[in-house]
Amino acid sequence: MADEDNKLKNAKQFEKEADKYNASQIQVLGGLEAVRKRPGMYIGSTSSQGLHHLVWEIIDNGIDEALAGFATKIEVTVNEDNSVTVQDDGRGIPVDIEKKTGRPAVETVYTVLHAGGKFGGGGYKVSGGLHGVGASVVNALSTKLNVTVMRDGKKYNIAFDHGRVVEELKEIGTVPLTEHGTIVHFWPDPNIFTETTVFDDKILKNRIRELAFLNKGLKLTFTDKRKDTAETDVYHFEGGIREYVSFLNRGQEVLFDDPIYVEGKYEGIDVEVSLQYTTGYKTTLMTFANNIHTYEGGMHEAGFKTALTRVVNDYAHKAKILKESDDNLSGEDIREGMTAVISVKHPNPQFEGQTKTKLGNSDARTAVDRAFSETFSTFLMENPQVARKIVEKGQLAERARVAAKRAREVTRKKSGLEIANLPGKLADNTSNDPNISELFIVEGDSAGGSAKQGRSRLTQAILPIRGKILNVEKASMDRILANQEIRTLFTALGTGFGADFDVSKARYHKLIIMTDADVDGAHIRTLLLTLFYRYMRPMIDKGYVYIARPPLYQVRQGKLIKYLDTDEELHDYLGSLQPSPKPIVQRYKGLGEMDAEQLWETTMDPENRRLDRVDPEYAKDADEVFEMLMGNEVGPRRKFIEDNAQYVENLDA
Ligand code: 0RA
Repeated sequence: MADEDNKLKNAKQFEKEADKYNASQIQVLGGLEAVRKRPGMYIGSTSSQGLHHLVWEIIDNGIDEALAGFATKIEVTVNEDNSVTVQDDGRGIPVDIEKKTGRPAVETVYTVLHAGGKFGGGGYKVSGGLHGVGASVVNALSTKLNVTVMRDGKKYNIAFDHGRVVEELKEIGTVPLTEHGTIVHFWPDPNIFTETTVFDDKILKNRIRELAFLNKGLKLTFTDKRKDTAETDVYHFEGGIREYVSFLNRGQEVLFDDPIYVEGKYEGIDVEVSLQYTTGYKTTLMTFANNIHTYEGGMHEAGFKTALTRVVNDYAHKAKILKESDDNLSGEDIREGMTAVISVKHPNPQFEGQTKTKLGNSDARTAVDRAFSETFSTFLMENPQVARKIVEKGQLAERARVAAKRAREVTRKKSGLEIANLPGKLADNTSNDPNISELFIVEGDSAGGSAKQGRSRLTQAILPIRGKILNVEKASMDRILANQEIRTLFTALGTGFGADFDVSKARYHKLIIMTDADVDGAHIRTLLLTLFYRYMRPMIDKGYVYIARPPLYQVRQGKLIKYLDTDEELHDYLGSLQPSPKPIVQRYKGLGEMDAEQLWETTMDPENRRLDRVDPEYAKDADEVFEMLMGNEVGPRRKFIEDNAQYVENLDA
């Protein structure tokens, strides 16, 4: 009798467990399916940017483990087959069974959406900011992903295929107790990353180096096994952001040798500030919150700026460099020639703004002000010669600024970049509210015509451009301003040009590049992006620049019309249709092949269209590539083309 009872109990228990398992599996597959359906929602885009995003996500997990005090080293490797391996020497992701899911913790981390967010409990998360989508997103977007964990003297392995477990977690051997950590190896899915699955070593190295500067003492390495000579670059800076400032100022004359470095903790916020003045005019101020480059600034930046301005002016008055009757120097003038890096680590960072790169926490302002003012003030008093140079530089900047402003007021009248001269080719929208106004820059007159017909007049302005615009990388300022296509663009935008550029005057808060999905289209897009990057940089930093993504296929079955992006989607969709009437597939070669209605429906209608925002992070890393591809030096360009010729098929696919 007792036996029977037990059997029944066991069977019931088993059913319960099975139910729990089934329920959690269904949830898992549902979650990861959503990621594969709309990858852009999770990683921004499926272009090269999105591809690199996968690596950032996995590295971030290792950095979290380092910030928690357990990992000292992160090794990143691009393998011969363009897969990526990231290894850390942390505790190893836990392998024990989780009560809630009944599955090993490591499996949950890679299969349940946002499970990554639970990591750590205390300590900082670099995830949760810009990247923080969780390791499961990387898994969902990879054909294969393997995780090896070394923990408590044992080695474990688990393998996934398109996000699904294909080899359950198992022990595969033993290791010395001193060997611990996590190895993640993944293969991005070419059906998701249709533009390219080729990693760019420059982009990877730049970010890895930046992370090494931002996390002093942490050792990061990069190995590119696709190269014949697979060397390993080691990034390891005991001086942290102080070495970053020295690096940024390399090759320039400086006002004092060692950058000032301040470190402090205020109400749970870690603050680091480093700065150094060059004798030049360029101001470089880079701010970070939890390792995320805060392009749009925010409270930490505000705190630094006010503190700097206040301390320099106080000193200048006290030292009688400024007379009592003199006005204070402006912050902008004080910052001329300065290179500074600010890095805060906040337990609960709030990222705001268009690109979520503006730190909103007001306690970060107080923390930076407090950390910086006192040390900087002492520095000025202890180094009066340097202090005098800093103040005099500010005074010089002020005089130069006032003189330049006068000179510009005279010439501006002649530049012709006033709204009154709005170009005829521009079909402007009727609203005057920049927040809802969009400017489509359209390749070709025929697509431009369709766009004008199909648009929503209230919000959408159309500017057709013909053929290739001027390559600004190779041209002088005069030639750039003489170029009709470029003048038109700046006039329409209303921001002014060069030193007069003022992003707050932008008449549109969306600038949308709409070019064909072919090589010429890509070239025109690159030319435009170069122009924006060099001459409208704040538009990118503010997140105002977008790329339209027209679909690749139209499938028509009777009255039913469906637009699709990738070969995989096309294949799946065709498979889901009844065989009759026979579906007709059209592959769009260019925008010009779409009529006004199709262009609106697929590419312009805010309800249906897909836009990729141009990520300033990516633009920064692409800077070197721009220079090389667009610049005057032929040598590096030829080398790049030769080095990358093997990938060209992929790039155009
Ligand atoms: C112990 C506990 C937890 C996480 C980790 C170790 C850990 C995670 C990663 C990711 C990459 N490398 C790692 N190394 C260690 C927290 C588990 C939880 O809170 O659910």
